[in-house]
Amino acid sequence: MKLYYHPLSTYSQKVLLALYEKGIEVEREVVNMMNPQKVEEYRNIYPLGRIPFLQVTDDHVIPESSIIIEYLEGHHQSGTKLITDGVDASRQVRFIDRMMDQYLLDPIGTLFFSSMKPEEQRDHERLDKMRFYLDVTYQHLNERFGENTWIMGEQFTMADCAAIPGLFYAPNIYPYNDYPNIQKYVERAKDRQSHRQLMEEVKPALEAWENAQK
Ligand SMILES: N[C@@H](CCC(=O)N[C@@H](CS)C(=O)NCC(=O)O)C(=O)O
Repeated sequence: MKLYYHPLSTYSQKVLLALYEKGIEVEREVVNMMNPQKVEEYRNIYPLGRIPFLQVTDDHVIPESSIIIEYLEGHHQSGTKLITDGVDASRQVRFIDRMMDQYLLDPIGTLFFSSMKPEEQRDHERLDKMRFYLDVTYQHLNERFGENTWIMGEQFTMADCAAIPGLFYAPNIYPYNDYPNIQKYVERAKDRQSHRQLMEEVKPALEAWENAQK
């Protein structure tokens, strides 16, 4: 199996967390999304040009972070069970995972990429909507973490794999300072082995990216 990804991409981090939680090793290839020529080459592998993307075999490929995790969960019994058993419990995990994608990761990504554009090119109406989504999401997560250790309760799931990368970038993009339960959750997440493994790759990549911006 080969994963196409980038260590700084939130959706790639979501899959990396799942791989680490499950103790699954895959071949990897970093796609440099900042290099138009590399992206063009990558479109020969995945025409939509998005990451992450899992190549299981030559004729079996899986795009979309949640679907990749579904595949990993379905084919590997090892490590953390990321999708809870049962029709209703598994649907709840998928529901919150989807909400994290749409109302946490996407808004954080939109705000970040917009901040790199000149002021006059920013779509302020859209950015206000993203901030609104984040306000609602933070409020909701803060309430959940009043009682839950992880998003779904005591079990760490795919929904946590989705939320953690968004919350990792949030302090520099749209901070959650007013939400103490989210802050405690992020500290718990940092204590997990999967997060430490993730940071081994993310931190040097982030430093290299920050230096390149200077
Ligand atoms: N729904 C997709 C979203 C993937 C996504 O947006 N990936 C970003 C990087 S974090 C990307 O490939 N952006 C490049 C583009 O949109 O062309 C998933 O869950 O995998």
